[in-house]
Amino acid sequence: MEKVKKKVIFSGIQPSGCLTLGNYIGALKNWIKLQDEYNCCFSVVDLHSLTVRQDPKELRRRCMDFLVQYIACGLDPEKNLLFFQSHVSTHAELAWILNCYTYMGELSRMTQFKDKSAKHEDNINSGLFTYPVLMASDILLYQTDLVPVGSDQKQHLEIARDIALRFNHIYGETFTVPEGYIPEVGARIMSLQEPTKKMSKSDDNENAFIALLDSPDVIRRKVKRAVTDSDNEIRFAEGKDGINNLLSIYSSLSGKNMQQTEEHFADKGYGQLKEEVAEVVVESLRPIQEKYKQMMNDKDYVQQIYTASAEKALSISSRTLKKVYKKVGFVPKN
Ligand code: ATP
Ligand code: LTN
Repeated sequence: MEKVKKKVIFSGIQPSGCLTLGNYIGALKNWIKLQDEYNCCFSVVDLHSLTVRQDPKELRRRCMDFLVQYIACGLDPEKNLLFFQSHVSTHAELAWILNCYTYMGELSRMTQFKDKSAKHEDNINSGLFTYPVLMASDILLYQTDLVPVGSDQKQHLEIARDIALRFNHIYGETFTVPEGYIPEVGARIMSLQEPTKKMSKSDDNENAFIALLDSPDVIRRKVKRAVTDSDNEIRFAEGKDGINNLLSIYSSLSGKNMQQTEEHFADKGYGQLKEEVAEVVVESLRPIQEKYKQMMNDKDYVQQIYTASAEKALSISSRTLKKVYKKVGFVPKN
């Protein structure tokens, strides 16, 4: 019988700051859910992180830390390719080509570019501007079908699709046109301190996010301090950003849908809500933190994983790059 080829997933997180509950609920949790059904590539997208100034020593440490946390969260190294983007040269190579098929106008509309250039006024570099093209290359190199991300990445996904369609239109079928996979609840976890802003791992205020490696005490303290409102009514409603956020976190981690979550908290107060949210977060992160500690003692194993994965990733992605080089008219090497 003919074997049905599994569809392909690509996703990545940039190693800036530390992995947060937003990254986990918006992205990682779905990666874990989908890993059996798809051929998956999950990358620590270190090239992307250079768009904001990084301390080299700190970046190196953080990259390793991210990869170990991917595994600790439940990504199986036997089933998935887990690698550093900078180890696979095709990403940067395809990005150059695709830059020539992306318009300044399209890139100027990206809200992440606008936000980040406002935040880093002294370093509005061209990498920050062309960032979505590198992301499109990551995705298109593997003929990716599905990209599991949080909702803040919708615009970047749309541009990746547009670039693929444009290239295919000019040169004939070259790239698979990818679809996004965005969770129903928790696609945008908000800052605990300013619940109208998304929870971000590079927030200067540590109370705004929960890191996957925060201790139970720190988690409880941060949730307790989370900004809510003054009407003391637990329901998911417009304008109740702080409460909506806590309910989303609870719903996503407890497995109860939003209606069941609201019912669960009917007649309870904000104090109780915060206590239960803190507990579900602590309990969800406990096994991850334990596995993380174990894996940090086995660096050789981790190195084997990212080295072997990068080798395979290079081999798969080189096929696409070769095809692209041929289509645009470069002289073949051999
Ligand atoms: P930074 O603050 O450095 O820009 P970030 O926390 O936004 O980082 P990214 O590396 O940009 O993290 O995102 C990695 C993945 O996590 C993406 O799929 C993104 O959509 C998802 N993600 C990030 N923040 C959230 C959030 N608050 N809620 C849900 N998903 C999120
Ligand atoms: N831009 C993404 C990170 C990212 C990514 C990707 C996500 C880079 N390349 C490819 C999915 C697929 C972000 O979350 N800021």
